[in-house]
Amino acid sequence: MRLTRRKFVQSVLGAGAAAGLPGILFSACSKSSKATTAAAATARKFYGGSSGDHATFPKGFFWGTATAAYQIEGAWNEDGKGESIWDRFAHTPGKIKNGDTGDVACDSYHRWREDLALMRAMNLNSYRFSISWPRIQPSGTGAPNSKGLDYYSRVVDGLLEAHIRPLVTIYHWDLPQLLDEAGGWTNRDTVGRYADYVQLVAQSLGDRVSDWILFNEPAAFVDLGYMEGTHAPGRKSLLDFLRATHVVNLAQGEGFRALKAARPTARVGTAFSMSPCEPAGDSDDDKLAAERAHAITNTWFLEPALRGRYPEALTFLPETAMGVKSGDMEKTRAPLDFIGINLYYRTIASAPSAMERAAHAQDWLFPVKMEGGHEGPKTDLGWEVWPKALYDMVMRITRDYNRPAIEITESGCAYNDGPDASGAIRDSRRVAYHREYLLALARSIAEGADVRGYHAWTLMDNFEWAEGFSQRFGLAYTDFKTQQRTIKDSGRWYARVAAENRVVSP
Ligand code: IFM
Repeated sequence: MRLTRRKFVQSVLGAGAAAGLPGILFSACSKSSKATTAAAATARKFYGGSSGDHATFPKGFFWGTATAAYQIEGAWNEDGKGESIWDRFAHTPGKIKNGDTGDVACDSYHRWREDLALMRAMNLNSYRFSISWPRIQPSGTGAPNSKGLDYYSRVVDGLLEAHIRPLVTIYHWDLPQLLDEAGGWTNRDTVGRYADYVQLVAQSLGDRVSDWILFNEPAAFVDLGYMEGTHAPGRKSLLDFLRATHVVNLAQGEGFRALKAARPTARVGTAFSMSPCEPAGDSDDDKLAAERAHAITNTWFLEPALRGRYPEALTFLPETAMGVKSGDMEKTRAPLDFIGINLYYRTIASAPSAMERAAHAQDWLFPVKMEGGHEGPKTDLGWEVWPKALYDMVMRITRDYNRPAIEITESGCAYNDGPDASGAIRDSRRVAYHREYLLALARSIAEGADVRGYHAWTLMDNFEWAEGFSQRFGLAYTDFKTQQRTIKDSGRWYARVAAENRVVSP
C-alpha cells in the first residue's frame, strides 16, 4: 500500500529542482487591477477558485499557531510523567535521524511563558497545543497526576490572560507506553482508556477550554506507527494497521461522547491530515484510483464519525480483519462540531499496472499508487508547494459534508534558513508559502466555505518526529543549544496578517 505522506516524500526527495512556478507568484496577481488575463489564469491554476483576489478574512477569524506536546515540551520524565511510546521509540537507537530525542525538545515545560510571549508578539488569538496523556495518567489508567494537570492549567490561564483561545488537542501521538504493551491502538480496551482520559482533561480544564480536538491526524499515526513502522510504536503489520484504524474510529466516537457528557457546550473536532487527490491521467482507472486515494487519505476517519460507515470507495477492505463487530459503526459516530484540516500538499493518484500489482502484494488489497505533485517548488523536506491544494480540499469538504465549520488546524513548510550575520532569519520562502496558502483559503471562503481559523505549523522550530531536529517549520527560530527563540521574518509578517485580519504584502 504505497500511500503515505512520508513515503511519497521519500519518492520526491531528490526529484530535481522545482518546476519554477511563477512563484511565488502572488506579487503578480495581488495587484489585480493590472494583472493580465494570462496571469489571472495562472493564478487560478496555482491558488484555485474562479473569483477575483481575496485577501480579507471574516471578522473574528482565528489566527494561530500549532504545536504538540512531545515536539516541544521536553521534561520527558519530570513531575511524575510516565513514559510514552515516543520516549521509548526515540530512545531506541536507529529510529530517529541523528539519534535526536524529545527529552528536552524546546523545553516548553519550563519555558512556556517565553512561548506565550512569542504568540503575543505575533498578535495571535488562538493557540493549538496538545496534552501529553502520560503526563496526566503515567500508566494510561487511573487517578490523574496533579502536577501534570497543573501544568496545563497554568498554560491555559496564561493564554486566556493574553486573550488567546486555547485549542486543545487531546491526543497527538504520545500514547502511554504501558498501554502499548497491552496492544496499544490495536486493543479495543484502549477505547475505554481513552474515553476515561478525555473525561479527566475535560473535567479539569473544561471550565476554561471550549474548543477541543480529539485526535491529531489519525490516518497518519495509524499508518506510520502500525504499518510503515517509521513512527512509534514502530510496528509493520497490515493487520495491526487495519485493527488500529477501527479501534481509533471507535475511540473517536466514545471520546466525543465522554467530552460532551463532561462539557455539553464544548466544541469538539478532530484534526485530519488531508490532501486533495487528483487522477494522474484521464483514464477511468486513474479516476477510480483518485477516489480511493481520497477515501483512505481524507475520509477514512471522517465517514465513520459523520455517517457511521467506512467510505464507500473502500468497501472492498475486509471488515472482519479490521475487527468490526455488530453495532460498532453506531459507536464510531461523532457529530463533530468542526472539521480540522491539516494540509501541506496535494496527492496524485493512479492505478498500479499488472506488473506493479504483481511486485507489491499489498496493491491487491489497496490498488492505488500515490505520490506528490512535481510542478510546484519544493520545501526542504521535498513537499510540493501547491496552494490550490488548500482551496480544493476545503471546497470538497464544504460540498460533501454540507458546509461544515472548518478550522485549518495546520499548514506549514520546512525551510532550514538560519540566522544571518545580524542575527535575523530571512525566511522569505516561508512568508511566500503562508501568503499563498492563505490567498487560496481566502478564495474558498469567498466561494462559500465556512472556515473559522488558520494555524500555522508551527510556533517555533521543534522536534520533527523521525526527522529529529533536522527540519525547521517554525515562525520562530529555536537555538536548540541555548533554547533561545528568535522570531523569523515569517513570524513578523504573520503578526501583521493577524493584526490586520488580511493577507498583507511581505
Ligand atoms: O510535525 C508534524 C505534526 O506533528 C503533525 N502534522 C505534520 C507536521 C509536519 O510534519
